[in-house]
Amino acid sequence: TAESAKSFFRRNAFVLFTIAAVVLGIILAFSLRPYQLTYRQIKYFSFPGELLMRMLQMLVLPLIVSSLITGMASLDSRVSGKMGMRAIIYYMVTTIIAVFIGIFMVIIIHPGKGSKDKLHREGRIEQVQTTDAFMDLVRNMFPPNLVEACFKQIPVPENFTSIMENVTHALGTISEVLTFEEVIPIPGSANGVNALGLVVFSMCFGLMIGSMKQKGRALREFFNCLNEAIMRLVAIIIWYAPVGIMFLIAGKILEMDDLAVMGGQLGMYTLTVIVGLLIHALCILPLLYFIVTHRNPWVFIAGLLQALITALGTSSSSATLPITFRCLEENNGVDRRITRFVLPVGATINMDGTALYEALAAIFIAQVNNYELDFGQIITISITATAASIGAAGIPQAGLVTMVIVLTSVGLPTEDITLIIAVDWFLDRLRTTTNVLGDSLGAGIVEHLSRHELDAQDCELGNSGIQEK
Ligand code: DAS
Repeated sequence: TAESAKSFFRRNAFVLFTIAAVVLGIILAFSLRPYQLTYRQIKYFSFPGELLMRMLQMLVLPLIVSSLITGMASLDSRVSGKMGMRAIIYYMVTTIIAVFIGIFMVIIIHPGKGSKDKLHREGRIEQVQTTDAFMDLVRNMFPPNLVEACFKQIPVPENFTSIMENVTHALGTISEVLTFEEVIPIPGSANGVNALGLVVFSMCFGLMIGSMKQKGRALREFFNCLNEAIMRLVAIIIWYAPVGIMFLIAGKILEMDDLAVMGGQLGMYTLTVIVGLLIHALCILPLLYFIVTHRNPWVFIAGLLQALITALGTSSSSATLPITFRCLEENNGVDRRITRFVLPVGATINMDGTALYEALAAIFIAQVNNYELDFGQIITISITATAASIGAAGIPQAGLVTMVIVLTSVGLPTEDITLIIAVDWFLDRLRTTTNVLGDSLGAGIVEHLSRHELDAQDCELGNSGIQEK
C-alpha cells in the first residue's frame, strides 16, 4: 500500500540515494570517458568525492579515541576482558579462514599460468628477517608520543607514482612498511600501526577510568559527550555521502587508462580475487553469524548497506568507520558498549578481505614467475598475510603496500607488485567492503555472546541508579 511504500522509503532513504548515486556515478564516468579528460581535470571533477573522504577521515581519530575510552570505561573489567577475548578469537578465526580461501582459490583456478622465465632460486631476494617487521608492529603498539602518533600520517597514495614511491620505499627496509615516515600529512587519516597504538592506549586509559568508579565520572561524561558530538557530525555528513561517493566512483573510473587491461591473466586474477572475497563475504561470514546467533544474517547485513557502499566508494575502512557505527547502532540496534569496543579495534586489526587478497596475490605472483612454492612457504605466506593485514591501515591501497612483507618472506620479487597494481583500485574496494562486513558481523556476534553479561551489568546499574549508555 502507499503507506507501507512511504515507510519503506523513509527507512531506506540513505541507502536508496547512495545506490542511485553509485549508478549515476558509473553512467557519468562512461559518458565522460570519450572526452579523454586530463588527469588534472579528473582530479577537479572528483574533488567532491575527496571532500567526503576528508570529512570522514577528520572524524576517525576522535571517534576511535572517544568510543574506545567510553566503551572501556562503561564496562567493568570482567565484562570487557571476556568481550575482548571473544572479539580477538573471532578476528583470528575469520582471518585464518579468509587466508585459506585465498590460497585455495588461487591454487584451484591457477590464474598465473607461467609467462615469465623460471625464477632462479639463487636469484631470490635473501630471506628478510620478518621478525623486525613483527617487532615494529609490537613496538608501535605503544606510541612514544600520543600526539605524534596521532598525527604521524601514512601516505595516502594519490596516484600511481606515489604508490610506486611507497613500494620502492618499502623495498628499503620491510619495517618501514609498517611504520611509514609521514609524506603527506592529512589530519585524521590514522596510520594502521599508529591507529593500533591509539587503540591500545585508549583501551588502557578507558580501563583505568572505569576502575576509578565515581572518581572517573567526570572524564567518562567528557568522552561520552565527545563521542555523542562526533556521531551527530556523522549524522550530518551522511546526507552528503551519496554525492561524495558518486564522484569518488566516477573519478576512479575516469582515471582508468584502458579498461582492456582486464583481459588475460590479470582478468583471471581479478576474477579469482572476486570469487574468493564473495565466498568469504557472502557464505562464510553470514554462516558464522547464523551458527552463533541463530538469526537471519541477511537482515543484519541489510542494515549495513550504507556502510558497505561507503566502503566501496572510499576504499577505506577507517573512513567508513563513522558510518559503520551509525548503521550498527541505528539500524541493527547493537549495544553501544559493544560497538565502541569492537569497531575501532576491528577496523584497525581485523581485515579479512586484505588477508585473503595478500595471500592470493603473493601466490599469483609466484605462479607468473613459474616459481614452485613448497608447503613451508605456503604456511609462511599464510602467517605473513595475516600479520600484514593486521599491520595494514584502513586507508586506500594499504593492503597493496603491506604485501611487500608477504612477497619478501618467500623470496618473491617485490617489484612484481606492479603486475597487479592496474586493477588494485577496484579490488581494494571489494576487500575493504569485506573488511567492514567482517567487523560489523563480528560486533553482532560478540554482542550475542556477551548478552547475559551486558544484561547483568544493566540490572546492576539499574539497582545502583547510574544509567550510563
Ligand atoms: N583499503 C584497506 C581498508 O580500508 C584495505 C586494503 O587496502 O587491503 O580496509
